[in-house]
Amino acid sequence: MLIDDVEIKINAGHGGKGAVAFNKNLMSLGPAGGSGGKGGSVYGESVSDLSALRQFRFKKKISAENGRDGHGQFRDGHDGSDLILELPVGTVAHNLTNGGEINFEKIGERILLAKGGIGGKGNFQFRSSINTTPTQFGPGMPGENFTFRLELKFIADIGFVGLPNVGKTSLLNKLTNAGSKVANYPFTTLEPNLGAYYELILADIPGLIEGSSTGRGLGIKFLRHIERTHILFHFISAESPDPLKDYKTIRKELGAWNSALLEKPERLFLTKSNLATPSELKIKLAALSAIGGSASGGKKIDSHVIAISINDAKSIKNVEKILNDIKAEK
Ligand SMILES: Nc1nc2c(ncn2[C@@H]2O[C@H](COP(=O)(O)OP(=O)(O)OP(=O)(O)O)[C@@H](O)[C@H]2O)c(=O)[nH]1
Ligand SMILES: [Mg+2]
Repeated sequence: MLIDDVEIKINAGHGGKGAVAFNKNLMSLGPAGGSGGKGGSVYGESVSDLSALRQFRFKKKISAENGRDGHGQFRDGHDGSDLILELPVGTVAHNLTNGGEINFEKIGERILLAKGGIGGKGNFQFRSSINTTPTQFGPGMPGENFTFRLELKFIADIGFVGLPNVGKTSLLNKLTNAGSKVANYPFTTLEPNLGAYYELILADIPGLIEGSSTGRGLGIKFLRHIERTHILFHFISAESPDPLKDYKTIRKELGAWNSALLEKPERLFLTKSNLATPSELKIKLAALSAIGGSASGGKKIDSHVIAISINDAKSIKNVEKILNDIKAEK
């Protein structure tokens, strides 16, 4: 099960306490208390493993080490170790405590989530000409404590949407080496898949149905994974008695999640074209062409519709041509 939305508590380490101590060497009486160490900070680091949020399935509280207290003889306490959390690239860390938002977008990028507290000064640091035997010390500062919601939103160029069983995953497999499961029944895809077509990342999500937005089927929560795509590929099966109705059903569910999805440029594909007769195809393509232009919101790409079949190499070439054009524009 892909974990793509979790809430965790993050505590950075407390700074160590400063020491109050005096030099035992008879020749040089004086303050000798060392300072406390810094508390460990907590960082996030983007990794390519999209299932990395699984580590938080049961572990909801993350604490970095506290700084150690200072000692006599000028010995400062050790700093607490920093903690580095591996987060899948595409994670949005919503800081529920202060309303902040951090995006993890580049693999290897490390960003501070919660800063450790500074250590308290030992009494040696308080010495002065008028305070030669200071008994003051710093207590050390608390580390930052935050509640974060970690939400994974795939970073992909193109999002695949459509009813179940229309051939979304089949096409992903044809175009990329995703090797995802395909079968002749609805809801084969239970979790989003990514595939790479050269430098374009394609995101295939589970099929939507009428009422997904109210929780039917697998619901619409996976739409978060296409929120940040630039273009949608919308698949409608040529087997459908009413392709236009299918199209509208999906658009309604997209809009219910986030109306911004309706503004994205989209391309329409009438799939499984080998299962319809040429005259059927013609009628169905015409029905979809009618809505094509207006639905795209007049964005860069025309959303005219083409018929494809994974069994028809020429039609796959046409899809690749579209992808190559998108790639060239990127
Ligand atoms: N005849 C024919 N069958 C196809 C074509 N494309 C896909 N299929 C078949 O249609 C069935 C469904 O394909 P999937 O790729 O799993 O469909 P999906 O849209 O990803 O389905 P969900 O994951 O359930 O949303 C499988 O049995 C495929 O082999 C096609 O072009 N022609
Ligand atoms: Mg699928």
